[in-house]
Amino acid sequence: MSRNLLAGIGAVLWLGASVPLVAAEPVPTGPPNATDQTPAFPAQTRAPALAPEPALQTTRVVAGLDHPWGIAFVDNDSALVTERAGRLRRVKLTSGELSPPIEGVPEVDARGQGGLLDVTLAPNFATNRQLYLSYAEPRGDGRNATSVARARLSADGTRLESLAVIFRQEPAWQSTRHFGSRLVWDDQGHLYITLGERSLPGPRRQAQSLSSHLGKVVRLNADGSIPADNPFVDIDEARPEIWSYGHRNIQGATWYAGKLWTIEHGPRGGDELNVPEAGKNYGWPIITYGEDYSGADIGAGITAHEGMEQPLYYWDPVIAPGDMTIYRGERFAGWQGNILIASLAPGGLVRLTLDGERVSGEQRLLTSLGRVRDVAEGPSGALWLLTDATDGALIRVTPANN
Ligand SMILES: [Ca+2]
Repeated sequence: MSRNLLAGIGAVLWLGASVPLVAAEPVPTGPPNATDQTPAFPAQTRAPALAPEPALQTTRVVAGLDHPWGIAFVDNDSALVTERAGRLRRVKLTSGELSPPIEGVPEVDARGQGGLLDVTLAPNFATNRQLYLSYAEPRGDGRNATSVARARLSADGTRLESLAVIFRQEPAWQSTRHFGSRLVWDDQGHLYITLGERSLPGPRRQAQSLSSHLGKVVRLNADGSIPADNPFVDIDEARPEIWSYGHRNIQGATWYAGKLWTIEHGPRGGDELNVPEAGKNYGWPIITYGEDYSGADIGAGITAHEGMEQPLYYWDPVIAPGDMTIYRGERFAGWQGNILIASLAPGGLVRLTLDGERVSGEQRLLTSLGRVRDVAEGPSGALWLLTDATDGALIRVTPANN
């Protein structure tokens, strides 16, 4: 009998009417930070640990990147990578060759968590060479906010042309935290932008206000115009770009199986996985798991409220999530449909298995890599990670036997 099976004898889950399964222990073994909270449904947190741990091969393809944040694959052998200080570079995936900074990147406010953040290619990049950048934009008087610009990558790949800002988060704030900023396309060519609530007690409350972009997911057409079927276009006081609200700081998002999936930095003990739907309220800062980093309750300290959505899954203690993806390739056998999340602390990758829209298992991988900001699936099913450091790296991950 395996050690996991022995460990799990005390935790018998009943699925359906009559099928008992012996469940493994969850990954965290210590107490949660918020000891008086209970999940809203089974397996909303601390899903059984997955075994066995796969043998993985990691290859440091590029080193010396200054806090890299986002990656976009251009073709089978090249990608664009952002560095938070305000640089965009092209990398060769096989040789690791790194281009000089691409010219024409907008000015960024690189203090704190700010700077040049995500990059994504237009769905029809092959014909129009358009790309999109999210960044902390200086707005005067020490204020800043997340903006998204569109530009054309020159034919020789050395500069951005015809750059135009297509979205500006309002209001700007004097804060160097919680910019959100992940960029995701759906199947119909809408662009989703995740937006943080700037962390401070004042702007935090605006996550619940439809007249503010703070703490939101917004949805745009590729040219920056507003889709006619956005949920709040007919409400006068609401900002029409809003898709969903009540978010804290979403740095991870992907489109999968016809839905937007997001991973959100919560307070201490409150990181969340959500599938944000049009017009819905994800609760921050009225409801949340976990507690403030001071140990105080957030608001009234409640985890549920009518009209506010529960996370699909939450972590206490947290994983400090960067980006996420859902695996589609063939290279990692059996991983199709698994959620892969970049972890800043404890670091490495978090892997989740799903049973429908319920999390059924969790695994921690490659924690020795330390802070990972981005995880992306590249050409031929390899995984690519960006580590968050002044000497950050682009790392290829493949199964050790493949
Ligand atoms: Ca929430």
